[in-house]
Amino acid sequence: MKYWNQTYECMSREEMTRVQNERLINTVKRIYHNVPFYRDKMQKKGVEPGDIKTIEDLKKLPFTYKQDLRDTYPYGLFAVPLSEIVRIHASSGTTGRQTVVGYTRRDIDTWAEVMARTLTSAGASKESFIQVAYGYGLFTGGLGVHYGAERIGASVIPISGGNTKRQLQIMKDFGTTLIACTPSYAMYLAEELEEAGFKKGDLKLKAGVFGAEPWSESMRKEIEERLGILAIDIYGLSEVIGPGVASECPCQCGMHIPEDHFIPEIINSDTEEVLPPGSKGELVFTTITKEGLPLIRYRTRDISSLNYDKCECGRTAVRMSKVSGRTDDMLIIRGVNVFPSQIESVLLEIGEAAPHYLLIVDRVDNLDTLEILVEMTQNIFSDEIRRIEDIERKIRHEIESTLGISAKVKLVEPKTIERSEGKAKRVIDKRVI
Ligand code: DLL
Repeated sequence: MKYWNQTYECMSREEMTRVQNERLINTVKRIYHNVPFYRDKMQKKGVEPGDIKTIEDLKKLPFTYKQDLRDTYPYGLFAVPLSEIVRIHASSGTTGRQTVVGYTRRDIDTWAEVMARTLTSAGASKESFIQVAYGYGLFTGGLGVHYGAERIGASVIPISGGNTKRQLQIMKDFGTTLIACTPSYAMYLAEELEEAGFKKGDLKLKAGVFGAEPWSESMRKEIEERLGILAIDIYGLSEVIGPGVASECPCQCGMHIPEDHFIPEIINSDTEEVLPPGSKGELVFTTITKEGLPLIRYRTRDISSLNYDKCECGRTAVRMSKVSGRTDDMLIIRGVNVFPSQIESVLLEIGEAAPHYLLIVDRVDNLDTLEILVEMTQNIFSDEIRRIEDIERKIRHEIESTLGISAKVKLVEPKTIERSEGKAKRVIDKRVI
C-alpha cells in the first residue's frame, strides 16, 4: 500500500483549507473557553474567537513558547479535565521544569493515525516486522512508533534503546524489516553489525525511520549503503504530538506534514513576520485536532522551509525541508534535548565549582559524547587530588540524574576557561553531521 489515508494525504489544497478552517475555528473556541492562559493572551492581543474565521486569521493569534509550558508546569495548558487524560509524556530532563504533555484517548488515536501514515510512507505494511529501538518511557519516540506500527497491523518488536548486541541478534533472528531509532544509533548499529561479522544479506531489513535529532544527506547515504536500506527522515516534537509531525516519502525530498492535524508556518524569528513558501525560518505549529494539549502557533525554534508543490509520490501535503538548525542553544545529545542553562543550574546548585564552564560535544564511533570542563575555585585548586575527584564525581552524578545523560567531567585550573566580552561561548560542538 502506498498511502495510509489517501483522502487526507492527497487532498486538494481547496479541500484541505476547508478542513483546516473548520478545525481551527473549533480549536480556538475550545482553548479560549477552557484554558485561562490562552484567554488572557488573546484578550491582551484584542482577539476573540469570533475573529478567527479562516486560516488566514492565524496571524492574529498570539504565539506560544516552550517557556509558557514551563511557567504553567505541569498541567496549566491542558484543555480538558485531567480525568480525560490517558497518557502523559515529558521532554528530556528528569527533574525541574520539563515540558509535560498530555493526551486524551482521541489524541492517542490521532497519534497512531499520523504514525501509521509515516510508517506506510516508509514502505511498511501489516507484513512488516518493526523493531522499535527508540527509548520507551516519557520520551515520545518509542511509544509513538509503537502505536503507529500496531495501527497498520505490523508485528511490533518493542525492544527500546540500547543493548546493541541484542538489537543485532533480534534483527537477524526475528526477521526485522524496518528499524526505528535515531540516525546516530543507526550508524552505530551498522558499524557493530560489520564488527560482529553479519552481512547485509543475513538481514531482511528494508527501511529505517530515523529522527529525533538532525542528520545530513551524507549520513543518510552512509546508513543506506552500510545497512542496504531506505533511510527515511521523520520529525516531531513532544509538544505537538511526538514523532508523526512530518515524515519523508520514498522520494526523500522533504517531510510531508499531516496538515489536517497540524498547520505549519515559517516565520522570521526576530521580526515574527510570516514568511512566504520556500523561505527559511523558524517553524511554527498550530494543532487543530488535539484535545489534551492544543497548541496555538507554537514556536519550535527549529529552522526549516515549506514547499507546497505536489510531490512525485502523489501526496499534496506540504513538505518541510530537513531541519537545518535551531534559533536557540538547545543541543541534542544522544537524542536527549539539553540546554546549556540546565547544566549551569546543576553546577550552581552544587556550588563547589566556579560558574565558568565549557561543554565539548563530539561524536566518537558514531555516538555523541559530552565533556564538561568546569573551573575550580582557588580553594579547591589548592586542595588534594582526592577532593577534586570527589567533586568531579558529584557533578557527573548530578548531571546524570538531572538531565539523564552521562558526561565526562573535568575540573580545570582557575581562570583557564576563556572569558568573553560579549555572549559567553559555552559550547564547542565538534560533531560533523
Ligand atoms: O524527538 C520526537 C521524535 C521521536 C521525533 C522520534 C522523531 C523520532 P522531543 O524530544 O520533544 O521529541 O524533541 C524535539 O528534536 O524540536 C527538533 O529540534 C529535534 N528533532 C526531532 N526530529 C528531528 C529530525 C522528539 N528529523 C526536537 N531532524 C525538535 C532534526 C529533529 N531534528
